[in-house]
Amino acid sequence: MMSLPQKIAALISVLFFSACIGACGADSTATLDSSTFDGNEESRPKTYQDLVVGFSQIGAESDWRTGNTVSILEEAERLGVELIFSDAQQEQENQIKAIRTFIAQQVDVIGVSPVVETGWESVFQEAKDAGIPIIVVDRRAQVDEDLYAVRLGSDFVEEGRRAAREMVRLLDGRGNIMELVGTIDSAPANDRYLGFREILEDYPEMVIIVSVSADFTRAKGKEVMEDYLKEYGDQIDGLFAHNDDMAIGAIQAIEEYDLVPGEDIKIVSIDAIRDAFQAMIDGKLNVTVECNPLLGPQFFEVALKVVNGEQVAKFIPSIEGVYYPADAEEIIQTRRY
Ligand code: GZL
Repeated sequence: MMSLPQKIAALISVLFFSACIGACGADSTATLDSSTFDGNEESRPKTYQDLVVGFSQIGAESDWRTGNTVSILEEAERLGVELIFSDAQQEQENQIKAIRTFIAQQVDVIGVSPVVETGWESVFQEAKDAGIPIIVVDRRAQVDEDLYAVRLGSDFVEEGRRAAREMVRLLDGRGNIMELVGTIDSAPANDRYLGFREILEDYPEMVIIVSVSADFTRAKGKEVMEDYLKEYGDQIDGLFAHNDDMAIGAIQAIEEYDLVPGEDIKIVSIDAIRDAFQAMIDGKLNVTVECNPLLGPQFFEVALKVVNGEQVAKFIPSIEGVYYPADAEEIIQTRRY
């Protein structure tokens, strides 16, 4: 059984190989069905096999992101789409460079998951001026709606509300909360922050005593939790982590501090990755709010529609749930990321 990183490496090499075949292989018109083709190549709707897609991915900072990448790579391979995939190592400048490269390569459509909300206007305008539609996947970019065709992804504010409702239930409406915030200026961090506080407005005895970023990674989650346990250890009743990876890092720190995660400190996080279900089975995590990364099929379906000039909604929200320890054993076998 290949690990997720191995799967990604294998998929990228296959995609590169198939792209070469596509570029150097048989003439695509040779496969056309003469009974349906009127001879005017320009008017023929593109198929998946015609499609050349550039995708600028944020990085591999979390299991959520890895699951998102695998979904996109697997779907491109399944459909026979020529995919040019770029990993930005969580740096916006690398994403902007990748988008400019895709424009120079004259791809049919560009997909991007913007690492942060701001700073996209000029490069999105360059894509528009080049006649190349942009599909925003997962995170939001703060630009005029006419600079992108559609956004696929979650309602992050609602994810924050759902997390807060669960924390209120776990603490019975009163307690001190520590918050591990995601990547500063990213849409999920901004929105989960707001949604969580919107619900807590009705619970004045639920107090956020610490709110600090751990950049959505497991390592930073552990490091930051270690620092704040020294200062607030016995005062923390609940931990809200903007993603499961930071929560899992924090759980390690809580155990090393000789407190019992899930008991001494109630923990609510977001994503619903497989390791979160294992943490719930182990009694160390109390709730995970789902954020669905499996956007590959939806992305390519919308990409083909956009390239062929079909109308699509400006925002297509993901369907997501909330998961609890009681269901974890049964559900963990079904989780794909
Ligand atoms: C949310 C996504 C976030 C996840 C994190 O849609 O952008 O980024 O919650 C990931 O795990 O790093």
